[in-house]
Amino acid sequence: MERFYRVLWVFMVLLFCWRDIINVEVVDGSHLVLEDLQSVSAAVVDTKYKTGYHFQPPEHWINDPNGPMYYNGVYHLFYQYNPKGAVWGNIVWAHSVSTDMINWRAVDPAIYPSKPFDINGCWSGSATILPGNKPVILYTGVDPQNQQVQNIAFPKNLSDPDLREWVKPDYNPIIAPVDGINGSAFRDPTTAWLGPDRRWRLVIGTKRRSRGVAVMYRSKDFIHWVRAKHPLHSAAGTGMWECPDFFPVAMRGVRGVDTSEYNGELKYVFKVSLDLTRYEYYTIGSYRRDLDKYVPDGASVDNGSGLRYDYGNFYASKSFFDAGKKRRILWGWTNESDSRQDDIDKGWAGIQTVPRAVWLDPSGKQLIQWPIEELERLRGRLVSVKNKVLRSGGLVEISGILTSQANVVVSFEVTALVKAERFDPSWSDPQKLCERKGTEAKGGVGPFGLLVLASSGKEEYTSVFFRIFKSPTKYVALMCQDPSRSSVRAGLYKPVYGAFVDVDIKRNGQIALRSLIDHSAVESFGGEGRVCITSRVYPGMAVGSNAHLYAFNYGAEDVRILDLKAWEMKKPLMNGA
Ligand code: DQQ
Repeated sequence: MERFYRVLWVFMVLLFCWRDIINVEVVDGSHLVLEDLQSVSAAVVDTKYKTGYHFQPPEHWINDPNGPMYYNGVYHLFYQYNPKGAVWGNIVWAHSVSTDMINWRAVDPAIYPSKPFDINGCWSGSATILPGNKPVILYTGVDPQNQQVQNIAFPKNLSDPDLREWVKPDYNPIIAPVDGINGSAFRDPTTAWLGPDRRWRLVIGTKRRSRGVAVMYRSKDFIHWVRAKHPLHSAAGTGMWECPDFFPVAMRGVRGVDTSEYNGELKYVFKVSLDLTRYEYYTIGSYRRDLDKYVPDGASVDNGSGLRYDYGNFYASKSFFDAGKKRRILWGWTNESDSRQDDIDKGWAGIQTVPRAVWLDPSGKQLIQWPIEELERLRGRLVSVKNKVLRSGGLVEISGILTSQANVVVSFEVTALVKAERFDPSWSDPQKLCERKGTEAKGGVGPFGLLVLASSGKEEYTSVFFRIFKSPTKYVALMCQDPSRSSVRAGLYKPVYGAFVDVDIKRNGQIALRSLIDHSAVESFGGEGRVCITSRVYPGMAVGSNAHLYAFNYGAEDVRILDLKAWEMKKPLMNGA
């Protein structure tokens, strides 16, 4: 028996060390608390892997985007920030403002622990624009008993375009974990929406045993909230639901919809961040206003095999309606995948992915995401390749620009599909399939795609590619992003990511890829935004002007580059960095 416990103990220690290395958090309350490190200020900020055009502050730790909003011509992004160190802790709502969501100016933190209702933490939440154009924030505070409560904050001065100061009334908390709610798993209020009875609704993430729950509250005045008898939605076996998001999408077109808008032409999106897996899932469905219930469509599943905004390193996302350009914008956090010690040595950790516009795919079965058009203003020097056949085994270097901070858009043509490998119906997990059939494994049609952040001798590269398979009824397109060769350095977490892309390759034989390369970030969009995959990589050699970019085809069948454009990306104003 004693031996059993010793073995169990060793196993637990190993598990903890491993999760630490890969930055997976294990503490209830979602983030690993490293008390001895959370107030160790960055001695220097190492810029080698700093991204050029992804959102980040000059130093220290960031996580979830909070309360994004558009108010009087200004975009606001708040985010979970540790002002004192490069690991999670001392969290405040840092605040940046912008007129284009590309160039950012930091202002003082908007919300920080100062009152009993948030003295132990100011955690994630959302903004709502109330009638009369009045923004308000709802966020989770952690009280002296370490209970998670929901608080409200108002701008002190509505005529300050930056909305720099926020007031937290003393009547907070406005929602407490009572009547059987677990106070250590009750957080991240959504943007509220108005129902037909003129009452506001919002949901908060929680769990009941292992069931993930979006508990709903209603209010007439936005201050007094009453819990609804039934949650908006819940799902067995999914664990704690962090950062829920719920919003309508138009059935046709790219127009975004305000969270309170309601008409017969809308579908709804419900997203949760699963603390158990540290991945996010969304479903598409209907909002039964008569029952105040969200009902996912039949084909839209609620669990680990469901749809994801991003099949890579992406968590705690939040969307908002941009009333200026009438679009829905999605922000998401991308964590580091180097070691904790690397983060401390770098003096910083975490970025936000580029803001993406989201809308419903015409199939109605999934969302499309695309970097906001403003990003294109950063495009600098351009190189292009047109109409070039990539023979089997072919590799073409795309040179003439700095490719460590770049944006590549390429459309491939694959007309001959006879050599496509047979698709085995048991291959239900695309990530595993990408692991099994990596970049080097020659296929029938594909792998073809890009090698980014590659060293000149190809000792290092991150590959982004497609493989086309043939099933009895259709062709199946697989997209993979594989950083397993991204660095010769040891101690890095380099997971291979993958997803099936819902494109009809038979129709015109084309498939497109866009990759945003930014030093240590590779954010890729396959099939015109049907699949997004983000990875963090830390090359030892393929850094700065030593980074190379290639298009490749390691399949048996030839592939044609119809059009490839690669732009060097300029650096925007980024919070004073
Ligand atoms: N991060 C916040 C929580 C949220 C989690 C704390 C998700 O409110 O549940 O920093 O990453």
